[in-house]
Amino acid sequence: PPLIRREDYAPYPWRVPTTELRFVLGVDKTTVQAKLKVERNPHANPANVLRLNGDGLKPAGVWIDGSLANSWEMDGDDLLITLPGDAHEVSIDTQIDPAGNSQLMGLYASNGMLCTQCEAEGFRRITFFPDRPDVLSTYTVRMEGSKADFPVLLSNGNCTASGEGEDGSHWAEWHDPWPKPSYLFALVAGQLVANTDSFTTMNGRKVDLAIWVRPEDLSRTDHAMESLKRSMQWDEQAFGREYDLDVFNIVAVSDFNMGAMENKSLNIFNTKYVLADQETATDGDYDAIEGVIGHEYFHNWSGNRITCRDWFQLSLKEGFTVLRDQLFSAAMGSEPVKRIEDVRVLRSVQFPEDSGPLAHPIRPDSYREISNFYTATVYNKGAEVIRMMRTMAGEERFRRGTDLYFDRHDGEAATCEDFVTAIEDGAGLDLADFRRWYQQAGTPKVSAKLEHVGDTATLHLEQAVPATPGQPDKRPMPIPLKIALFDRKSGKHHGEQLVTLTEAQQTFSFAGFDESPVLSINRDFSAPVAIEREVADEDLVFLAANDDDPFARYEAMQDLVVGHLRGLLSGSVDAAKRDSGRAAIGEAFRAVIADGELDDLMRGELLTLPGETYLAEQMLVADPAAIRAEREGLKAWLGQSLESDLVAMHERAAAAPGGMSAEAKGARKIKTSALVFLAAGNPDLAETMAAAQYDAATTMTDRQGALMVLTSLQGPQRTHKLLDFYNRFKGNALVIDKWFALQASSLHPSVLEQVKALAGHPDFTLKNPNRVRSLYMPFTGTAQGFHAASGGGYKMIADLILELDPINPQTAARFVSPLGRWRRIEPERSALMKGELERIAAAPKLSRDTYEQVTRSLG
Ligand code: B3K
Ligand code: ZN
Repeated sequence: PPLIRREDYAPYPWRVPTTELRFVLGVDKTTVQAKLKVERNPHANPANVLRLNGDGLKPAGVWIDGSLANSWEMDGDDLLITLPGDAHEVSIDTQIDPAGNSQLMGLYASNGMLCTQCEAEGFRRITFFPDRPDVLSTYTVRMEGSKADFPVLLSNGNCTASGEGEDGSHWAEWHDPWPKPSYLFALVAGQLVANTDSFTTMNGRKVDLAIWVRPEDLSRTDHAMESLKRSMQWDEQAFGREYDLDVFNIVAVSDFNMGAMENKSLNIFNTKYVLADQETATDGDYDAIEGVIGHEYFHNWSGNRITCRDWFQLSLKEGFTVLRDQLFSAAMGSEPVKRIEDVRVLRSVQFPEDSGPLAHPIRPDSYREISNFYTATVYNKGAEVIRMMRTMAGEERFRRGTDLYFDRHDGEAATCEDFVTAIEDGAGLDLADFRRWYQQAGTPKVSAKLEHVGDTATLHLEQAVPATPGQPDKRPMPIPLKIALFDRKSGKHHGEQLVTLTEAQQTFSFAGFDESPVLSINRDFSAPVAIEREVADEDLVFLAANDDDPFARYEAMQDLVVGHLRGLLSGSVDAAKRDSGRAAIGEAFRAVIADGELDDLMRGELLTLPGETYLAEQMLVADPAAIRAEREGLKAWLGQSLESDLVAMHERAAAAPGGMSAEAKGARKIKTSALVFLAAGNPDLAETMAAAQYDAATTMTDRQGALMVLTSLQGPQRTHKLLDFYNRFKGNALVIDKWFALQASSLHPSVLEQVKALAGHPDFTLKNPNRVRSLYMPFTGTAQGFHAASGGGYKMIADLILELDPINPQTAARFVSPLGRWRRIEPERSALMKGELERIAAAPKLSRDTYEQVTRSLG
């Protein structure tokens, strides 16, 4: 497969002002007639050939200006049509088989309904088209099909006409007045019912809202609807963005490759991000639904009204939209807790990506398969980069920048450079060097040292951006760091400051300190960097207790634990020091449990130990078994020495009222945190308590939390409750996904054998991405399973990739990155991992998706 380069971008030689599509729908056979008006693009190099992308299509007929034409040829999958004049009408007939489409790209069947997924390059599996984001066209769509099979017919824009045909068929016509790229096209046909509501925009436009689901799911759509209305309201107030059509539809589909898709006015969602009630969805699921509904809605402006010029600019819409959804969720719930969660995702997914073989800048320079670049780097680091601009500008000036961006580029296919320039102009920032964040991959390491002489504290900062594939040498980047200097006695500081490190090395001096202050740095995680500093445990304990920035407080707890475990794992600390380290952590934990000022949601965050992947990231070469053992050892010690505090905390929380208030959610969160530590320290007690929590549960949060703990234990309640859970929820696919995931992520020593057995369960299928992910993704995080010394875990994932690749390459390729960590793992496991990657690479036929990920991982 060829390498596509950013620098090779050239505008398309033709424009496509209008596109008319006519579908005769059938699950096994759908015919598509496309009629495109084309005209020469005056801003492009002229070409007499119209290249239309296809993927697995054969033209059943080509007409030019109404006459059957033979001036066309195939070039691989593409259709080339020679056109003599400046403007023509081109019609093409194709035929597709939605039921046979297991890739879930293009038009496919899911439980008897038909739906589409076109981003990034799925439209070319429906009809021949210039399937690139900079070709914008106005679409009119006609659908015809059996009324019994497809009572509901939806597409983008407004329904302009509908009627009955012969033999029980019916039809509908939809017109979308907003020109859009093909990746935003959508169609849905099926037996669906809607939860309907409306929203009146700031200028008084009434928008009809509908969430379409299968009839049995209707009762679980209220939270999604509330989330949608809140999103619409928030985008008006926070970014001045008003919705621009009279209808907004969301459809939930159970077979879906990712979370959701922002098709113009017809969002298509994975059921996972729509359906919720207290009995079947956790508090985390509720939050995720609100966040994803917001995200897709916000794309209407950041993505649809202003789209991307080419796929290298993906972060233009994704990074910005992630930032927007993060700010939205923070505004709807707890700002600090949301920030901590977002940083946790960044560190556990994006940092490893940035330090591994798949590292790439947020605006990549090349790809073979664009699906592989829908990454945590493009999305989450992309959001962090824009957040830094916001931090440097301040909220108000940042808003002037985004206003200018929306105004200047509305209706265009823009670039990341356009965005940065608009922020620069609108917010009045100089972002000349800051642009390097778009060019350079790798997580910058910032070392910080605070010196105190006389009455002056001097902060020495030094940055290094590590080498990444294709980028051996890096230049320094502007790094905005929020800092505060605390007085040890009063526990207070004289105001937070923003220092921006622009050079490789820089010092900043602060006068007026008689005594050496305590440094709080990268508050609120103002920059996506790794801070490295020598800091005394007592300073971390001080910050954990006193810092008024909640993120910094969390960070101090994390640093305390990371420092302790890193010392033990590197052998630089002996067993005697282990005890004193544990004692310091134990004290900090006890203080967090006792702190009456803290809300429980935040308390739950502070009681979360750094994850194994984040710990592995701290080491040049990691031994997953050793990390697991030390981390579990600490957990057990905490569970034992804080047993009575944890039991009391659990009791207090169990008495809290139910519902969806922050208080109730916090209580549920810390109940399960308590069980997690108790399970490590006193398994018998935890088993009894977890079984009781399970039996008393009225929410999925409590039930799943209890079952998670039991699944990692080895007592009889494990089997009982797993069986109860399965029987209670069989038939509810999303909950059965949880049942698979809980077992696949457990600490149980036999997790490898258990996952093998679950793959043979009658409910398991490789055809449904949610099911595949729920069994195998959590498994890749298990030290004793995925990283089993035998290599059996690596082999299982490699076998999965090989079996899944011909069915669903996009999902298969997602499983490569866990194996791609091989260079950072101890030698014996490393060799086994590499061996599995080589075995995949040697397969006779691989998809572009998997081929690219495997070769990059070995390269
Ligand atoms: N834009 C889509 C992602 C499409 C992924 C294609 N492989 C969802 C989102 O980010 O909102
Ligand atoms: Zn998105």
